[in-house]
Amino acid sequence: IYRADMPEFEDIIYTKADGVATVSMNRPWVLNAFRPRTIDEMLEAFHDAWYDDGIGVVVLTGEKSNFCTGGDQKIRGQGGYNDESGTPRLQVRNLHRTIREIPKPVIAKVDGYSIGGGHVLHVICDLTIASDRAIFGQTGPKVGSFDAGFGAMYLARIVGEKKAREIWYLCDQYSAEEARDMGLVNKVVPREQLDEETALWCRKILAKSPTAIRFMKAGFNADTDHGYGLQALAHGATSLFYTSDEATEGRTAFLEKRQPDFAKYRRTPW
Ligand code: 2NE
Repeated sequence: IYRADMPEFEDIIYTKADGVATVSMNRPWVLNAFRPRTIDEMLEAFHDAWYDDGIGVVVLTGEKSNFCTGGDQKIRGQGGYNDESGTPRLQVRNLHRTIREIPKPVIAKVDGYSIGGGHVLHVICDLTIASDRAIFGQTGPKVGSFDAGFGAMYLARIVGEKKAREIWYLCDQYSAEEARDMGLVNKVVPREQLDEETALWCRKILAKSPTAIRFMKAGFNADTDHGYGLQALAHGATSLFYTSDEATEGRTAFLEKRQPDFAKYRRTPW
């Protein structure tokens, strides 16, 4: 096993073996919620995998039995997710683009929670293999956030408009079997078989023509590439929203372990 010599990685574990690069989110004390550094490191790892001719598949996963629970609410300030210098700066929009554009399939290997922005990550991946204890869902409207970019449009492409709206409006959680039944997950296996099954899917892909796989991915993407403009507007809107009292109430309620009280905020009629 080759372990990339990138000792500066704190928030992810990045490994490469047998044609597969694995990017594993590693902040288990917050169930692998991400901060700006996590996203920066993931971008670096994805770029390494992109330019490594020996890599044919990227697996995105999380450490300690969870996939990812989205943005770390504990470092979310008034203008977004603060980096170590206190500046709001989260490159999640670039990460979404990179997962889509890397000319190799990206497989989400999901155990435990895939929630909020962590759910959007698996949605954007080419394929998802889940353990039978995986849990899926969006939380944005509960915690004063949203992803109205690919998190809305591409999700709706996968599960249909009604189901996508249900997922975002109700913020319910869904089992692995429910996710599979709505087309959100390719395969569900017992937890102890998750690694083996993912490795099998990787081997099957690696045995195929890399050029054919690359252009198939580009072909699938082409249908939704128009979403980039939407994504830029949507993520910009989220950044602006984060400066509001309404968004702050969502975040604060989560941190205080209480239900949010959005009653005083207007349902703007225009
Ligand atoms: C995932 C969920 C449902 C799990 O609940 P439970 O009860 O099983 O665990 P618990 O106790 O909530 O979580 C364990 C510890 O992890 C922290 C918790 O605060 C807790 O820490 P302590 O109280 O022990 O100190 N934790 C979990 N998720 C965290 C997070 N995202 N940020 C910070 N700390 C987190 C439950 O934990 C949950 O609902 N988590 C929040 C999910 C969420 O709302 N994520 C953000 C959505 S917004 C987003 O990701 C986003 C976006 O919308 C747009 C752009 C970028 C990002």
